[in-house]
Amino acid sequence: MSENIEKTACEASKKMLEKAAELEQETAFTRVEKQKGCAFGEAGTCCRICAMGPCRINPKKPEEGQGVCGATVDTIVARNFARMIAGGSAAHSDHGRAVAETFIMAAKGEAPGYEIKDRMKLLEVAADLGVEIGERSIEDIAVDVGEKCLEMFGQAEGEITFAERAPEPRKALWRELGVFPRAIDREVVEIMHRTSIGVDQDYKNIMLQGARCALADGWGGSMIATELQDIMFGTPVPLESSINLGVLKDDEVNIILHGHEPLLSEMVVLAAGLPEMQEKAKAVGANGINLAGICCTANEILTRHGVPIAGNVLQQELAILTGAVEAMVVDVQCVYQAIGQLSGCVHTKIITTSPKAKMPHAMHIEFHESDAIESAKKIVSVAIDNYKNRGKTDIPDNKERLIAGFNHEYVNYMLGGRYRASYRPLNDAVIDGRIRGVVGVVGCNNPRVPHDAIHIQVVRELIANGCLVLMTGCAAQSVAKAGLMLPEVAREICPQGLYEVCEAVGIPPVLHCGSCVDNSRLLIAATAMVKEGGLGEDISDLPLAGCAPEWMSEKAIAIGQYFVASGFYVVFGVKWPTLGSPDMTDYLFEQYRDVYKATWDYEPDPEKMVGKILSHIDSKREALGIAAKRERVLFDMAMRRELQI
Ligand code: SF4
Ligand code: MSK
Repeated sequence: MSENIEKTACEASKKMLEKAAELEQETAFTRVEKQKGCAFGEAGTCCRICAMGPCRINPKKPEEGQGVCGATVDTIVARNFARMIAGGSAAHSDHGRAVAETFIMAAKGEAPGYEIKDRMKLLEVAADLGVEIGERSIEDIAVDVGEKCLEMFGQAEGEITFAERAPEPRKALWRELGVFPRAIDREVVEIMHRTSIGVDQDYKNIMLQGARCALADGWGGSMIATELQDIMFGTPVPLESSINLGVLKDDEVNIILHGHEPLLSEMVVLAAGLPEMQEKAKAVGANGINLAGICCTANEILTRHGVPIAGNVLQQELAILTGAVEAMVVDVQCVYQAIGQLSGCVHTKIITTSPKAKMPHAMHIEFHESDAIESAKKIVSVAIDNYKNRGKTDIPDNKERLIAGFNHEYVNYMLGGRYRASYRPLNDAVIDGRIRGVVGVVGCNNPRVPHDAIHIQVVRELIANGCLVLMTGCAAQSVAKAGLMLPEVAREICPQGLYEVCEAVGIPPVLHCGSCVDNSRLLIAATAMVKEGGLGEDISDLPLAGCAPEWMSEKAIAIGQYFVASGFYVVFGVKWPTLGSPDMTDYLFEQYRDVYKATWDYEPDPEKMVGKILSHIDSKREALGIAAKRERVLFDMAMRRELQI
């Protein structure tokens, strides 16, 4: 067991790792030990862009090496980093495109089951996009909104309209630098072009395109996904649910929804609730159908329907090992190929649903928006039929309550009230020091660091030091499992000022803001703080920061880059992919201050990471003239032991 304590801070995961060991079954937690990595790849100094290579530059002597074509280490590292941004932006944005296409079909009445739920938000978004409202029908307005969003992917001219929402000084800076995003697809394509053999060989110039592409993700593809999903499925409001493998039920058909796009999962939620499906489940001896989520799909259906979460990305294999999952339904992104092989050892059916993502050892039920509910019913039926094949189950009894469903709209209303919606109370709480700063903690899990443990430590220390924490993705799920997304946490951990704010508004000090594409909500919230006034003229003036302590996906790099280019100080943990080039690293970590008034940073030690974030926040408070001298709350060993969940 001691070995597993080091692998994860999550009790349910420890139990399942024990089971995996008994069964001699590999998981990401054990496979990682066999992958020792490569010093060149880790430092970003390996180039495989053309067949004269691969070329590798010794990261210990970067100035001495060159690729066959003469590429320097700076160029190689910058190209690799920019390509990570392109990959991440493509993933978020292709999700946004799928949502926009379905949105238009729904508005035209061509996608039964989908509807325009949040009419108020539709009108707000329409106004931002310059869509005429007048006396027009909701459906006509929605078609135009969807088409305007689709245009942002491939328009030949102009700028991405949603990026117009950014504060004026930020937009002026982007235009001066030439990084205002033009069209989402174009920015991804241009990175791929500029980083191919013999094109852009100036690392700073490559990174200008890196920033423009990332901005096209944050203020384009991701924002389109979030805004249109809210309009179609409803803007989340806070609700209570539960999280961890203990949400699986021994006496019901368990279906896990895993991946990213809520287009299908929304329909599965609908289908599973139909009386005919419930009766079908009863007919096979089950007491009902239990849905649970993993990864970002989990966050989507949690925040809109209260569907419980089975776990985060590193728990996908562990959930199957419970033997209690009849079907794991996946679409795109963060789905480990290992689950297909693993399903051969238990009865679980892995069901792929997207033509973009198939895998061996899985059954494929293609999901079509035009008859989505029929696809969903077929999927639920497969799970029900599989219930009879269930063997011995092993469901850990660990689960925790959480409150989720926060966003810009709710912050506006909860603090200002429906009739005077405003960020004024939030800004005032920051100005008078009751809230020291606001920190976005986002990103994945990575088996190269102890699962959940880094997130929990960082977040506990941030709230203990007076910061309001906004979370998305698998990071949010890590701390929810540790019970940090409950209002009572404010009394137990936070200093008086933050506790008073949380108590007055009835919120936890750690707010679950949704999935990875919902990081666009944090851009909107930061912009609203600037526009409210009293905290400077630009996002870079605000006492806020972002971090991804356990990141792994290139999507996290895209997110980090759009946050930095938007004015956030951003610090990543685990490892950093530009260390092979001291020049490129200095550019991102230091010189970016003169470019974007915000920098990247890297700090794998969670305690030091918090220290860096607090110093950054305090320096911003100082510059704004709202600094107050305060001691840092440091965690002693007894407090750290409490981090074990
Ligand atoms: Fe080597 Fe240059 Fe080809 Fe990269 S592009 S593999 S550095 S020759
Ligand atoms: S799911 S991108 S592991 S957060 Fe968005 Fe989690 Fe990272 Fe995938």
